[in-house]
Amino acid sequence: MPESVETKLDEKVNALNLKEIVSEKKPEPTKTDVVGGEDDEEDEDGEDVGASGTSDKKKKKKKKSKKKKKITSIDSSYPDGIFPEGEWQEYPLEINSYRTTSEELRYLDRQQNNKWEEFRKGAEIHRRVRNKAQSSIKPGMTMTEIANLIEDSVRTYAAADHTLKAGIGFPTGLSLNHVAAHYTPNSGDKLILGKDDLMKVDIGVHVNGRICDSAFTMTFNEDGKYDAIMKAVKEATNTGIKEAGIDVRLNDIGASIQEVMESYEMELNGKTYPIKCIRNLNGHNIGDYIIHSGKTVPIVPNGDMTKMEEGETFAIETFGSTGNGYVLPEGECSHYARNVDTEHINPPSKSAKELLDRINSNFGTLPWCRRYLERTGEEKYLFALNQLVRAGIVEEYPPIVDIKGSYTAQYEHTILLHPHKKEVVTRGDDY
Ligand code: HZT
Ligand code: MN
Ligand code: MN
Repeated sequence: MPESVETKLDEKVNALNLKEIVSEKKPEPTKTDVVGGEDDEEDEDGEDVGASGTSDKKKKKKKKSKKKKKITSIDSSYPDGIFPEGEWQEYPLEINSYRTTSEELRYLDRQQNNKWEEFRKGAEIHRRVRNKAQSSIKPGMTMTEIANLIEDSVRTYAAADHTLKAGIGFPTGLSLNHVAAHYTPNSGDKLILGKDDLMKVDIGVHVNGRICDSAFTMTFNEDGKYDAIMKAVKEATNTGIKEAGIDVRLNDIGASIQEVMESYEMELNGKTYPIKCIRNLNGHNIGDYIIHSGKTVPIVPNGDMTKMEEGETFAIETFGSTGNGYVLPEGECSHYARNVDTEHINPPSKSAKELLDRINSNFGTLPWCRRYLERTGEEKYLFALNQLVRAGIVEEYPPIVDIKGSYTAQYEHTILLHPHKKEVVTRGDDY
């Protein structure tokens, strides 16, 4: 790790006013750990394994290529520390067309290159983890198995010795059907993924606090019955991304998104449903170690004339629904985050203070879930946790749901508003 990065982390950790950094108790996966199904056919290194060989030698080679893929740190794939750039898009407003060609602005942008490289590293981890998820998640798996598969993969690629240096940026969202967001299994959850479930997979990866927040929707239904809602939401999110930019009003992004989303409808069991925007869900600013900071990006027009600004980073996400297009909290909470600017509040008990110390040293202001707390060695923490929630120190993010029987879909990308162009840093060939 370059010294400057280490120094930066030290500064951030000091800023959190931590007395000590407690590492996770469970060891990171070692080189013998593998992530991959028995039937992985792809060869990781893209090695030509021969398409039609029938000799013993070729058969052997083919068989060898079917071995489980070993995953290692992302750094070992990019030893010079330069990670792939995302998709570049020009700014939409005519008044900003000068930005694209300005040498001065390109120079200004290079001053912040460390920050952009940290986002790009997180984004490359994100793409690899989600490729793995897309190829190995199968109906019949428990939600716990799915979460572990994704999260172990993030940890292995990040290969950090501390959760605050790099790794999971927030709990893996695995919300099904009418549950739009913020479901991840708590320990003991026995829920199993079904063939006809519509699952939003929301993965967060951070590198030195730069969080990549990106989500997609998947199903195993074979008659394409969710195609319309998935296409509507994918197109709505891409519209929001196109519309976003320096000096663009948040309201206008919402208006463009709604127009595209609500041009779709969907037939389910002989009934036609309009696809609605979930009007109380939003995209958001992303700050260092802070998943939502400041601005929210509506997915319907809301009258917010605030503009996006140079240097900002955003999660652009849209949700479509066959239900009310409005979500409410329901079900057991799994997601939590410390409220920022609550250092002045005293924890209400000794056990609450000890738990808060544990939260601070492991997650800082990053969101976390009960499973992650248990990995740090916590056992009977629920009473103290609820005390921190009641004191306003910790915020709950319960699952948010539309009406029962409805279906919801989500697509999300992280975008970087460079001075000269915007970068869809989490873009992949999948979505
Ligand atoms: C909260 C808790 C988490 C932020 C959006 C989101 C997943 O709905 C302002 C606008 C992770 C993320 C968040 F554990 N939320 N993106 N990906 N969830 S949000 C929000 O609370 S606050 C949107
Ligand atoms: Mn997300
Ligand atoms: Mn988000």
